[in-house]
Amino acid sequence: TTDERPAGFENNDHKPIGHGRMLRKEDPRFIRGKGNYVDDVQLPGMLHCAILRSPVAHARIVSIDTSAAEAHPKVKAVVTGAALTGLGLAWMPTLSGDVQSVLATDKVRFQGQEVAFVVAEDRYAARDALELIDVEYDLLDPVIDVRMALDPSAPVIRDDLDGKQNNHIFDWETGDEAATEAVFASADVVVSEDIVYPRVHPAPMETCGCVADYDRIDSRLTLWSTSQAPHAHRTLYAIVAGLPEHKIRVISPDIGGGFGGKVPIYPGYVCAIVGSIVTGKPVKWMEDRSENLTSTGFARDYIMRGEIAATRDGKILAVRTNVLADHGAFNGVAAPVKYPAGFFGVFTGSYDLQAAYCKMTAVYTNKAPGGVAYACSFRITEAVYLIERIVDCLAYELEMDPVELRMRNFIQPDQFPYRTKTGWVYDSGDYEPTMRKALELAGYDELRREQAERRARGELMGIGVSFFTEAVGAGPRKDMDILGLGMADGCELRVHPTGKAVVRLSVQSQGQGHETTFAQIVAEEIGIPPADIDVVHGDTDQTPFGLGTYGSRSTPVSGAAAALVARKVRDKARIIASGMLEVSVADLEWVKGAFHVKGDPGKSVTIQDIAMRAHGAGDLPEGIEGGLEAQICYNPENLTYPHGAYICVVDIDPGTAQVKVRRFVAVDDCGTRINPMIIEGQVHRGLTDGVGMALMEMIAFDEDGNCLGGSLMDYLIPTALEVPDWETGFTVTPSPHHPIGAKGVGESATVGSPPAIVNAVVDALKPFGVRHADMPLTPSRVWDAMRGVPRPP
Ligand code: PCD
Repeated sequence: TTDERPAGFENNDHKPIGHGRMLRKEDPRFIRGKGNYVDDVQLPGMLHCAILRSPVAHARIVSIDTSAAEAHPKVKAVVTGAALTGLGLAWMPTLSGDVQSVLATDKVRFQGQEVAFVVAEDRYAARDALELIDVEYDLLDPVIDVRMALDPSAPVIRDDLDGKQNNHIFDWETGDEAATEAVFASADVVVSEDIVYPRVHPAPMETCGCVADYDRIDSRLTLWSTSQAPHAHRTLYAIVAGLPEHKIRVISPDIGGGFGGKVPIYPGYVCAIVGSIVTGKPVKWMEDRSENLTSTGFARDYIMRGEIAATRDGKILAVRTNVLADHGAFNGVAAPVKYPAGFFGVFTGSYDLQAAYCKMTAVYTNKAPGGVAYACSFRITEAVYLIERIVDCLAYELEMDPVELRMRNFIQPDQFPYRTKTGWVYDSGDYEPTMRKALELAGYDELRREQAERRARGELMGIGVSFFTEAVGAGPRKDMDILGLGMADGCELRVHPTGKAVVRLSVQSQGQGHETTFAQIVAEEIGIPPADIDVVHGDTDQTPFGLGTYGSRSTPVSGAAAALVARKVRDKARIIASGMLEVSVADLEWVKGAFHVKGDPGKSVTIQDIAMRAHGAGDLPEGIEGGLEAQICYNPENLTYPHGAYICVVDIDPGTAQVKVRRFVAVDDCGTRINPMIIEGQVHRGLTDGVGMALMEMIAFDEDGNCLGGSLMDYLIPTALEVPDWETGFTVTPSPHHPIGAKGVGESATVGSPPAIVNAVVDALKPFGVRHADMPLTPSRVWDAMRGVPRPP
């Protein structure tokens, strides 16, 4: 690829990190249609699985008649919950310690729930046969309104759980309630607002699916699957199905977008595995779009009461919040187990406060399970939205500029590492320069002048600001695990005799370019050009153990592992070089790709020379084994805390209430930047997500529990037409504990953009006395806000 570099793309061989623009190594196969996704996997004799789903939200199953389906000439197996019960597989554990049914046995608990599956010779026959299955349901009242879930009259959804008499899942709290109460009691100003973060869906381009191939002779299972966490999935399959872990191989080939939705294990994967065990043939299961939208993990769905206490001149003193969380029919949240509400710990934002308190209650409803971390390090998106919205509400009440209010309350550079009032330690930050850069790029003062002019003419222009701090890179062993598995990551590096290398990662790429960026990290440390370093990932037989890709953790955790394993190899290379150059190790100097004798630069050996010597004939220094390779397992000391300042400009048509995002400026700080072009792409992606959530997307239900967002006709996602030309910038505040100072960035823009857009819309509506309006800000909601119609429940 180095030879085909277009203009503007530099040779990065000797300064691989952060400089210039390096093309992505994976793109030649993607743009030529040569990617290898799960649905591309074709095995000899492969059968196809289709799943029968419940048409209703809550009902008792009276009977299931599968005889007509079984008689279909192309059908090989029909499996119901009753059959799975016999195998002990009707229920499976979720990532958050609940159980979820693989196929319903007693009741169905949400529309779209898995009831039976068919394995047939082709996908069409499997689908046809679903229509031949006759299920008799006895309808029950559904719980759809989350506010009614804890009402004593509400039907109990999870009567499968021993002695369960209500729909309560957990209460969780963080911060100091009494101290917060004391600050609120004596504050000049207290502002509170009810803020809803609606249920949304990651909606990746590729839906979920797998190919399961169970070899009866060897008792070996190979599973190609759309998984963001192949190693964790393998361990869970071993535990659930009682299969020996070393006889399971999980392969995540190219993945067409994950966004957190491919972290959980879905019933469909288990069905395909059972189908392969039962038929002795490989079985493929691939969701269609509606199945993906209605049954796989949703995100958000929080009703939040935000309260903020401040002095009259704008010093923020405390923040308090009460959250009601809708988790659907099974608690399928993917988050570290010790924090059932994820990292809601960052709801204090980027501000230096005296006190903070959060209380959260999670409940069951008759909706699809989930609570996946959709471009969100476990609920950070909700937390950032809450604080950035409530700070704007305070600015509204104080009649203060929202930028001014934020600047007055920033944690100062000398306060880092900063311990928040909820006990988390922000590793590093320097907020004001980032904010100033965004103001400068946007031309903030000029925008405010323009707004005043337009307002005078009756035009609706809004300027919205958000400033966020994220906590990404889960996580330190002492703080977090998923089902008892520590969140450390392994990495292996092997340098071949000719000086080419292969690095094996535990994390998995869903499109974010790991084959390029991890080659860059290793190249930077060991001096081998990125083009000569192959990155292997996504196959449990080929890679070391680790917990997978989500919560922007690859760079903070695996990226650190890659840098450190390369340093380990370099340390060995130094010893070999000292033998080759016949000097002591202390007399050697490392200059990108070669060891030089200090004071005699003419005498040197390259990493490639050393690799050949490590494998070749001739003596190696005393005690040194042949070969040039190393492996490590990295346990991060802390999370990394990227930050950013976003400014959005909108215009609203006063006649139609249509919002147009005119400009959007995003300045991100993710510490040391590995690949600026990839970072820019990540930010563009997340900002587009933000426009979707703020203005268009919502998975809604009618009162019977019918999902109203089951197709992309009803669930609107943004296209190039709805988004502006993104304007991006950056600052660099390295992470002190990461070997190369890098923080995660993959989710930053999804987290930071919704509040900026909503703040802009609310700012545009200021002449109507609007202080808050809930997402998605569709024309009808904006229209209602303009006319003072009460907000939807
Ligand atoms: N980077 C650089 N530098 C820095 C950082 C970073 O360069 N400083 C880059 C890297 O290397 C990569 C990227 O960037 O490539 C990203 O990273 P991060 O941040 O580390 O992250 P990750 O781990 O890798 O990934 C993950 C993420 C997430 S989480 C999400 S949602 C999303 C994002 O990623 N997803 C996706 N992005 C993306 N892209 C794409 N294309 N696809 C997808 O799917 Mo979750 O939790 O799951 O919800």
